[in-house]
Amino acid sequence: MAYDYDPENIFARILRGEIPNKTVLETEHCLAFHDIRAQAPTHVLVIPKGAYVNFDHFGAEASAEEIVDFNRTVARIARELGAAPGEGGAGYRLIANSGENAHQEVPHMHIHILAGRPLGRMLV
Ligand code: D5M
Repeated sequence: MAYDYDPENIFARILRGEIPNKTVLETEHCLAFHDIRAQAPTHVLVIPKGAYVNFDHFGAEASAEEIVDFNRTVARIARELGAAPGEGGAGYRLIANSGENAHQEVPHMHIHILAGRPLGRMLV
């Protein structure tokens, strides 16, 4: 996998504790925190602690344990924030911008969890 991970990207600096964040949950393999440019009442970012550039990199190279921890953490946060449809919540949207056409800004794999209002139909 031809990815060059930039250890100075902002999420790497958050993981090293060099930049503050509003943590929602930390597990062995990932960290979740509030997005500083919230686009919905709930806007949380979940990132793996490992050095993965994007979803493609993570999906190809992360261990099964990291991937399971990541997926369970995303689902757990949505549930704990009251957004899980299976628990009476009104639902949520997950977005993983990966690469330039998706306008990925921060080159460390992350998933946005958006909830708390109707999000509209997603056409693109
Ligand atoms: O989105 C990257 C997201 O990262 C964007 O919604 C802003 C957010 N961001 C940038 N810097 C910070 C800090 N320091 N704390 C919290 N959130 C941050 P992308 O999917 O790469 O376009």
